[in-house]
Amino acid sequence: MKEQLQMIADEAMAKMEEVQDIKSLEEIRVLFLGKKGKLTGILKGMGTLSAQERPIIGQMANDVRNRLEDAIQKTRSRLAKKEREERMARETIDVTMPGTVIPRGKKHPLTLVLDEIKEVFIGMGYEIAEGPEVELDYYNFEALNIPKNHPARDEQDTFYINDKVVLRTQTSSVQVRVMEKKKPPIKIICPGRVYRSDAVDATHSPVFSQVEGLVVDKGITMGDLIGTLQVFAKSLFGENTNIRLRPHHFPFTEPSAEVDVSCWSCGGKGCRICRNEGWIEILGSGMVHPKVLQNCGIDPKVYSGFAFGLGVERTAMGRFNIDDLRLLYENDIRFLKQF
Ligand code: 2NL
Repeated sequence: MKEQLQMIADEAMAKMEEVQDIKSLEEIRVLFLGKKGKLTGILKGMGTLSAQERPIIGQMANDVRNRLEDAIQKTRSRLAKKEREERMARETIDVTMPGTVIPRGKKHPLTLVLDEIKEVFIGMGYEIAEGPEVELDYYNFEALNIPKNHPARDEQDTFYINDKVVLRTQTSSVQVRVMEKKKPPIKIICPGRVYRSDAVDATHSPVFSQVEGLVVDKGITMGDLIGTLQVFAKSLFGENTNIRLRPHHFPFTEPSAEVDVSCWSCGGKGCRICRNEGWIEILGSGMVHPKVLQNCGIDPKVYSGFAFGLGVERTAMGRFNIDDLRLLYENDIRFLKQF
């Protein structure tokens, strides 16, 4: 048995010299010192020894166990240290390495133009009003002096939810709501999405954005309208920009005018952008029709007002030289990056 013990001790020590990780070390411990381990086997077999041999072998077996336990403990510390050092080396962070660059977004051209428009009117003391996109027929048409059977109400132009409810075709409906609630002076712009039953092409979309403006007070005249639009055109298209009014008809204004600005590209000489006209139409306007004021509970004998409306897409296309409206909705990064 002495030789057996010596062999077990040598074998265990040899294995421990070679072991590379803590998991394998644990396997070695179980192999020798576990319940069914080699050394435990020897101890169990001691019953067969004589009374003289037993204490000697017992002493030896204890010595071997102590030596093994001691060696296992030391090996475990050595391996733990080694593993820790390897992990530290692996997980070292190079703080001088460049970080991941997160690309910065930017504003959509429609938002840029809308922000510019808002800025100009806020500067002149206007407030911003908003309202529902799903609107009563009354606010979208009736109150604005657009009677039943008017071509603007045609199902071909308007999305009907039912007999009385439409997707608003203009943000004038918001202005009617404001006039109903508030006494003059009123000075607002109404930006927002509007809907028309149009097929998509380079200049049309069933959903687009509009800004309408409204001023109602005592003594408001066409002169106020013209002055306001001049300030607006110069702010948006440059100090040398002129405007021109052409007589027109809208049911909700009287008189009405379409408004052109001198071409931002050629300054009025005539070029491809303005189709040799020297002028580009940007908005519709007029003096609020007395019937509209009356519909909203404002006395047209005491108050007067002007109103105008412009398409944001069209303005953006002019401002940034964009030739196809669809580009504004496709969200192609290569296009959007340019603004
Ligand atoms: C266009 C231009 C316009 C208005 C909108 C308006 C609003 C109220 C009363 C009177 Cl509450 N007018 N808005 C006026 C003139 C033109 O839009 O081309 N529309 C088809």
